[in-house]
Amino acid sequence: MRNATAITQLSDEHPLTLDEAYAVQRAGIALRVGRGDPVIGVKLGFTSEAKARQMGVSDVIIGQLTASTEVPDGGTVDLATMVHPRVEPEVAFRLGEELSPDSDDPLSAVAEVAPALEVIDSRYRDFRFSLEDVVADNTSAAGFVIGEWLPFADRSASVDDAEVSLSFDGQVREQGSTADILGDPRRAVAAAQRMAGRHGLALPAGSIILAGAATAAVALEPGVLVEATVAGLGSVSVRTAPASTPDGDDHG
Ligand code: 0L1
Ligand code: MG
Repeated sequence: MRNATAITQLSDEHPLTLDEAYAVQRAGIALRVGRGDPVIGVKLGFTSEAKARQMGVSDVIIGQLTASTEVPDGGTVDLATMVHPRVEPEVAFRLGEELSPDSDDPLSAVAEVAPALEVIDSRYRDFRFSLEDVVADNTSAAGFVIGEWLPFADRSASVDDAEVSLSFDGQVREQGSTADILGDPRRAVAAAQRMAGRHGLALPAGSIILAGAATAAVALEPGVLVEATVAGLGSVSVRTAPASTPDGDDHG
């Protein structure tokens, strides 16, 4: 987000259909691509039953990941560019070959799997939005961090019911299981294929697929070390920059 300023929901003033919301999302991403920030993958939202129920929706949503929003594992994210960021632990897949909409074996296109963190931030005041609003806002995608990629070739990497924890400065803030991601995060690959096909998004070789959150999202605070651990896959971390004083100096 360039101005880090919350706005009222789009749908308050201009009711929009889901297809129109995806058109808004594509137009926003096209602006970024035009600024030299390419799309490098997609993400799914509402992959947990609890969150989907809370929103009253029965299907996942898809957003796009652009290169500038990737933060290296162990890197630092600057909250000053965000409104009310939250973080959630996820699983990521990387395609070894193009995933076409008509493939009947989407998992065969996956080359690697990794633990991941997603930073979500909504441009809407108080994180309140309709389904169409959040789709237009690129599904709140604000940043992501990928841990070490592991081969997925034999498909047996134990990602289906793996324990997940999210900690801030070593203190566990959320615990869950990858089973909270569509019952099995591997299902996210077929879901991404279906949603990408429906909304005109390409999934070329090398694309990252962020499968969805394994726990509730936690509000980010300045100056903390955030770490997610996925049993069998390992850990991934990111630091948040310290709070800055009005004159621009950092605390600590
Ligand atoms: O990645 C996500 O699950 C977020 C989807 C959008 C809903 C939200 O911002 O909480
Ligand atoms: Mg997410």
